[in-house]
Amino acid sequence: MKAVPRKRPYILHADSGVDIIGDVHACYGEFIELIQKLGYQFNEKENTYRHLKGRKLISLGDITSRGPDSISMLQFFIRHVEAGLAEMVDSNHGWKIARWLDGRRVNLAHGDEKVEAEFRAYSQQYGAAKADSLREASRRLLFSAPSHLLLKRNGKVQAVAVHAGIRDEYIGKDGPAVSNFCRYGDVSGISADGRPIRLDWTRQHRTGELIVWGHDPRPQPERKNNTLNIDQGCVFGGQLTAYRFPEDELVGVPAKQNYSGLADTPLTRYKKEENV
Ligand SMILES: [Mn+2]
Repeated sequence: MKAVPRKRPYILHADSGVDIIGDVHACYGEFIELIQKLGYQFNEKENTYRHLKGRKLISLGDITSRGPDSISMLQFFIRHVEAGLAEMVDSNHGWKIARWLDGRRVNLAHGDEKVEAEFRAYSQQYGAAKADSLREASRRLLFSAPSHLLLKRNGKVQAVAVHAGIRDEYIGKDGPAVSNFCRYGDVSGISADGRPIRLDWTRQHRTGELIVWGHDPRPQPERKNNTLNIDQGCVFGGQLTAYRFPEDELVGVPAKQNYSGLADTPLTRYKKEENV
């Protein structure tokens, strides 16, 4: 185990506008299509995508795993966070991959094994030294992600970006309980089919900030009690969604395919549950 880097700041000045992106899960092609649709332009000299109006990209986490191109996603965020053009919050897959890259004993499943396979192929293609340096940069990126981000505009926190959910009393706070909740949401044990039983944390939200979150896919963006879910299960063949703040606009691109290799996905289950 190496030193765990400090978390990046959780206050983000959003006066120039931000674009919050739902769970990408290694769908790099759809991700690039989406940010181009949002007006980000590639600068060849810098090898970065920039918005002319100085807007920032915010990822809700889970940029890797399940899909085809985790390493491209990691490289993108390493470069853009470093350049001050993007931010990212902590997430369940992000945390798992960070601990794996740190040499800890973790069970790579639920698409995380695809990340391991990509790193193996990368090492074979580019050599061990390059692979090690990418592993270290990825480890730092993921470990230093704050549990949630407070989006400030005109000096006031107006929105919160978080992976799986947050309780009002955790907003602006830090610590293991906060991190855990932000990564996994309000989980109450495991059901008979092996899936986590998720409780509806949105019901307790009373404070004024809009909470933008992902993690738990649904077919359409879902507004509920001043929260907004923008995980439309791109990796399961749904769509990748962006939320433009403060414009309050949703922009999406459809997935080119269901990359997960699963027939029974959160999206198909969601539809079944709706029809009950
Ligand atoms: Mn997740």
